[in-house]
Amino acid sequence: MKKIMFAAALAVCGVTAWAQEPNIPMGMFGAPQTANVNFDPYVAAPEGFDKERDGIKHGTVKLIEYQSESVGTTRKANVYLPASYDGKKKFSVLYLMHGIGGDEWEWMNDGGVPNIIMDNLYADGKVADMIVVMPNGRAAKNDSRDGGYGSFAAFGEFDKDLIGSLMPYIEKNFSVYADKDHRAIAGLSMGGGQSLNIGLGNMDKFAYVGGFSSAPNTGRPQQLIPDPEKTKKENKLLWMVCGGADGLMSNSSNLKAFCDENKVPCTLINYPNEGHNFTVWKYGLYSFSQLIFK
Ligand code: FER
Repeated sequence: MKKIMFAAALAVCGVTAWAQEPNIPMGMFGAPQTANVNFDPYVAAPEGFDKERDGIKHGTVKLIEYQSESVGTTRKANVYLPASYDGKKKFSVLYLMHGIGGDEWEWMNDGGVPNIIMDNLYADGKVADMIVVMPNGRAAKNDSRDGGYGSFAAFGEFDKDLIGSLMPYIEKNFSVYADKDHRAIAGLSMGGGQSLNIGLGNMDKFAYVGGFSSAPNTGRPQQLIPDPEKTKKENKLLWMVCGGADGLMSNSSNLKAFCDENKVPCTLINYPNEGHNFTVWKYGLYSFSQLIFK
């Protein structure tokens, strides 16, 4: 039923034969625009980075509920806690956003295996201490995943909920740092756009920003970086990846071109021949998480 309603919502917008977000075929959004951009080198993730491994410690994923002041409802988020989280030592926080057809469960249930990727990285000593918060990025009274394109506006309202309610909840209830140098935001597609908008728009709160296959909700480069000197000073990492066969590439490549012109450090990796899917997003989490809080 959920799938049918989501497909119906998309059909209204002229998109048909679309079962569910993670199955979006290559080229669904038109021909990728990849011209004139200096991509950063793609280095493949090692075999098994996303496969559950025996003989290592495993973290846990907890569903939390918090009162949202801006939405006026109780909202949910999933929180990955690594095995080394003991409630005593302080950890950093990565906010990890989902896409247009997802919710707080998308990364976990639709093929993102964030807990497995993070467990493996921890076991190999490749990441700094962090917890991963997976919110519902649709800040509306009805935040169910059936909304599709109809919930576009709700994705734009999430900054208030995040900064006003979710971050304070996390910082009160978990043993985490509460300053910009210990906060990162990244996400896939609509969540990539949100991460770029919120992260670059609130550099006093987030030092690390990642966009994976960011969607057309991504602000224009001049909106995201109105003052290149300020961004250079305050942002510690602006990192993006997008599939080379993903029609949404221009959202990332326009920003990369603007950064290059204005000498703002920025990474954009073109995942070779890949479309709009969790192959790219898992790689995004694997790569981005190793670069933050260090
Ligand atoms: C669009 C194409 C894709 C769009 C949003 C998306 C709002 C989002 C896709 C996703 O989150 O997977 O034109 O416009």
